[in-house]
Amino acid sequence: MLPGRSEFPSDLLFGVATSSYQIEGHSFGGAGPTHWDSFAATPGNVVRAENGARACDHYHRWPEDLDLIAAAGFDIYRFSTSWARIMPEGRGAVNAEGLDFYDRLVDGMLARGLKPALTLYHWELPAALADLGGWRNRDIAGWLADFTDVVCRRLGDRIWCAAPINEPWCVSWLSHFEGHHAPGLRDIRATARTMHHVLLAHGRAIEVMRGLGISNLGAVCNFEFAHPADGSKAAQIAARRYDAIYNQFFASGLFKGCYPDAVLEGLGPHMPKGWQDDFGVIGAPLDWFGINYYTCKRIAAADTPWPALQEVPGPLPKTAMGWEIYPDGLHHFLTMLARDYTGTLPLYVTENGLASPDPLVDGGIDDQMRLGYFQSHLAACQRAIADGVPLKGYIAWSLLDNYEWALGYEKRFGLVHLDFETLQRTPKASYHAWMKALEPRA
Ligand code: PNW
Repeated sequence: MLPGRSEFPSDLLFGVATSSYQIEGHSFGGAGPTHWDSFAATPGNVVRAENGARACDHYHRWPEDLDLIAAAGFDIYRFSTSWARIMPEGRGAVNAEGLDFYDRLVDGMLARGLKPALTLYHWELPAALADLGGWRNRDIAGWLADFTDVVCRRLGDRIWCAAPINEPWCVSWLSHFEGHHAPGLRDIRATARTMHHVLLAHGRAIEVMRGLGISNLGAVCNFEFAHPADGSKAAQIAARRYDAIYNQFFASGLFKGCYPDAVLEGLGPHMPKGWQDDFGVIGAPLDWFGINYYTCKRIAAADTPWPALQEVPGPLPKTAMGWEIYPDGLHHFLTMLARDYTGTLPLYVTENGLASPDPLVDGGIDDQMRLGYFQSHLAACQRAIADGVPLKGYIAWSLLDNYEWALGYEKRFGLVHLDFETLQRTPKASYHAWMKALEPRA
């Protein structure tokens, strides 16, 4: 059982999220190549070198998927637009078929009473822009602004809310320092530039949308709680550094107009020229802030120089990703962000969920681990609300089992099971639990 609507404030909305490359099928509809296609094709980057060419075939099956969202009773559908589907070269010519697809999709949401929550960029950078240096090139801010203009002139009259970029930390650190996501770099200079350019591009996209008269604009960052691996002073310092890079840097840029000293200590020499002058753009006022939360990490002192950090396994129960289940971390970030950064600004949990083993029981998928995860994290939200946090919504990740990036199709985050041979959709026990919880208030 999940807590019902009556156990939350009456204005709190519930939703479910996906992203374009993870579900649509990138080989359909005239989309241009992206850096994820080439990254996945390079051996060693992605499990079985899988890519998003077909994915869940949402490009053709979107009416069925929207029906599933509406039938469960969700209020919000958080989705993203594929830049290379709309502008195959990243700049210039628009692929009318691509823009038409999102036009139909948004109309389909409205027809079903769903609120469209748009993310403009959820990671599949057009290959032509990657060839020009991608996020390392300051021009990316102008490219994203132009893409935003094209999308929002078409969809802007019908979307409920919008955020330019999903998870700045993943776009920068995970992709340019750890090398786990496209473009797969391990380069501190590229990372520093990207960390800054992502926020600059965010600010430029917000300016464009404000100029078009679009409201309810926000940003979405991911947060991970950092525990020191042991009681040593060195581990405490390492955990604080992890927290500064992962959790404080982007919130600080967006809401305080500066970057934390603990990060600049190491990144300073690698920052792009003139970065101090960009906070007027980066700090454009927002209408809401979105928190993606999954897990915590245990950080040990590393004997390697800044910024190398060592993660060690922790004692809590783990999801199929090996991620510890730590709902207190969600409560921590909701209360910390409201206290230190966002004040009375409405907060949303824009992603929360897990990959689980999903055993087949009597022909159904009994994902009890997923149910327990949602229960404990919804309880953390209730505690944050009781503590005065202006939480206005909770959005689960994800509607469907989908392309889990470097893990290919192996890890399943869906409320709905996908048979990747037949493309059949089968709601799991957690989907049915959401349906029950989302029944209208008595
Ligand atoms: C989020 N990490 O990504 C994304 O927004 C989704 O596209 C993704 O499917 C989901 O979480 C589950 O992974 C993350 O390694 C990916 O710290 C990796 C990390 C964090 C977030």
